[in-house]
Amino acid sequence: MSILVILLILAVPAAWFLVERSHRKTQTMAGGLHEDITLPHTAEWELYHNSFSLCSKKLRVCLAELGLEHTSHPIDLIETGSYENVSRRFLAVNPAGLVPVLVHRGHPVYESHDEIVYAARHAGERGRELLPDEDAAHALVKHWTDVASVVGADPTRGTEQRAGNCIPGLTLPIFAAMCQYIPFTRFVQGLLFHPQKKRPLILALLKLRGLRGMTKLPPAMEVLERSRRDMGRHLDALGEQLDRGGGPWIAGEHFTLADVSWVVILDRLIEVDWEEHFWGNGKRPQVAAYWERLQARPSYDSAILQARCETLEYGIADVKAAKNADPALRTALEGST
Ligand SMILES: N[C@@H](CCC(=O)N[C@@H](CS)C(=O)NCC(=O)O)C(=O)O
Repeated sequence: MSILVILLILAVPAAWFLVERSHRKTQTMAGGLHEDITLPHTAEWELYHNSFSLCSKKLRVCLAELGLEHTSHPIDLIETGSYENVSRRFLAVNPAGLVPVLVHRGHPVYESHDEIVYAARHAGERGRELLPDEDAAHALVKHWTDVASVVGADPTRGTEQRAGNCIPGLTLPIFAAMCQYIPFTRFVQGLLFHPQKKRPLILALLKLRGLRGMTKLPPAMEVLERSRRDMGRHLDALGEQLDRGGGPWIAGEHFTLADVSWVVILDRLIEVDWEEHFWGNGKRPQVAAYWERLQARPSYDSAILQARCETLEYGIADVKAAKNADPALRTALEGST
């Protein structure tokens, strides 16, 4: 084959890549409402979200609790099927390539912790119940919402300050399990176009190594162990708050944005089989009882359980089965105590 033919063969994918990259502009986006951006829309409220994403679940629970009707735009992430979040269409909605995005009258609101506050402030009386005006109650809700937020470009850091930032590390086992169902070819889009290359690289590595192989990767285990230790401390603090406030909810009598933010954290711990470790066998009884109350709310059923996708169901079963079959794996993930 002549050099010219080889060059032509290489030129086609290179040209494709350059054209695609020019159409998939990425950048980090500040949280809150962006009135300068107007997106195509048909409804007052629209939500771009993913079935498995913790922050997306937070928005779905919040909108269900507020009773805000909205148009739903499901977006796949690699663990649920493909890198739709770095497609041209979605990057036009959020150039950061992240879900969820709440859209109000065509204007996007970014960052889930800002989105739930924005939604509550536009939902009348019910919004004021979820986000009280009165100073002390407002400060309490804000504190517990902040602690549960996932914040920063690398959300595996800051685990001491935020239970939300413990979640990526504690999710690693189910990422490893879910990615087994996704063909390698689907990872290519992420590796080429994701604004934060570290994310697709980690997920591709988890696919390659699987759940057991993950426990032999020191950087993954370091994040997991730190997240496990710090989540234990956050759950202790949560139990103390439930005692101090008298319950049944974090801020006392009323269900608020603090509970919206925590239901998704406890749900993720259930999905990844951390329940027994954190509140099994009589450990942290306030948290166990709180979890029972959260599950009984209609919003948990409609916004979380009914939205579960197939790869998540497989992932839940695979993590449980692997730990039950292999006590050494359980010890590696949960520690020896
Ligand atoms: N701080 C952001 C975090 C957003 C975020 O990391 N979203 C994840 C899902 S929970 C995502 O879109 N991941 C896609 C990816 O990294 O490829 C928020 O609270 O909205």
